[in-house]
Amino acid sequence: MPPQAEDEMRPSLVFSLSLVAPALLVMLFGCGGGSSSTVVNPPPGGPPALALSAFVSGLASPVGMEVPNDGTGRLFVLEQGGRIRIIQNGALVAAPFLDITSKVESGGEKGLLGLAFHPSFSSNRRFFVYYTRRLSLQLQSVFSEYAASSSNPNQADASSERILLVVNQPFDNHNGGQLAFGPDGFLYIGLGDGGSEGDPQGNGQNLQTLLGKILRIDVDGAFAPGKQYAIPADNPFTPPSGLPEIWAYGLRNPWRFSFDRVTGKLFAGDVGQNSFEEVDIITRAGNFGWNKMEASHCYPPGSSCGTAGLILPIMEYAHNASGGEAVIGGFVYRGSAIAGLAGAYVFGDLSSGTTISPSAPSARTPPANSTCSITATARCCAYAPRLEHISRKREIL
Ligand SMILES: [Ca+2]
Repeated sequence: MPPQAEDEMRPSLVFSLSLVAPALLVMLFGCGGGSSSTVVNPPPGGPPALALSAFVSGLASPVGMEVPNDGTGRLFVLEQGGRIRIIQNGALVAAPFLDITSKVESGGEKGLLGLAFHPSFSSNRRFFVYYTRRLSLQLQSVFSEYAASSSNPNQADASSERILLVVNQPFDNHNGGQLAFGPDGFLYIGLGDGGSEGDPQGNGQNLQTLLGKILRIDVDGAFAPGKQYAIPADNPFTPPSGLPEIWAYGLRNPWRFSFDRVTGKLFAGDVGQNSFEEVDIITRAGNFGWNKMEASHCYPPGSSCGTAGLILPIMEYAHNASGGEAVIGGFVYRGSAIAGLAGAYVFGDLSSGTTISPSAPSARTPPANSTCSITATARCCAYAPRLEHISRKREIL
């Protein structure tokens, strides 16, 4: 199959989240309300057998879920078409929290893709969304701020939109999608390489474009000149060497990332091209390789490449008949209800929803210069206590 056909035939990433969402629900409901402040060593036998069960129906193409730090226990679910729904006390609230379907172009890898609540949401009611739209013929990524209603906490003020940033998209795919506040209080944004196949514009390695990057902006400080946000003082790049929003680069499509709430480390699933999926620990000014490398392999396959200065993934796995097509980044589990999962990075893959089942651990070859070792018997990783896959029925490492 030619590469282009492969890419075009790849099912939409976003559809996979309808399968991943139940996994997130299990994780959240497994938290038991407690947050661990210490790293718990895994039991010798590995994590427990897990089963997933859906407990809410009626969602249309859910692609993400976020929880504000407001003590209400509400879950906010992103529907790809442009609505944010609330799950409260285990039930789906009928009226959407926000409905911007009229603004959104959705389908494939497009739509309402990201949501992040301000760390002080309970007092300032501010939240941020990422959606794609078509302006004339131009597809764009739009990052906006909204406010929740002051009178009804289950209703956003639809007229409160303030657009922070607009990025033109040269192709329809690889739009990234994640928004998340870091422990530093800054807003992190994931943008893919612009799309097509193989990053034909070279955006991943180009510090003059926001595509193929993870960005970091300050939504609380005085606006930088010409911008609707501030630039954190310790962002790594300053024009003309690079755009000031860039935090890390060399990414293909960091569709989902999250911060480990204990270590603060930023775990990102970066979707691969045709052969390998990867998980990265995103660091300041880091170059994560794309499109010189696909995971820890030179790209295009069979080529030679200089790897100096490139940060290789902490883990990767190959596309094969047993699973592996597009990584869906997940979370480091820090709950207490499922003790055997403590410290594990739980994530998914498009081809198998919440699970991936490589035929053998050797399908995930640790990078040669990585400090992370993932083998059948060793689960040591310098970055996290464990990095493992889980399956619906059993842990598969
Ligand atoms: Ca990479």
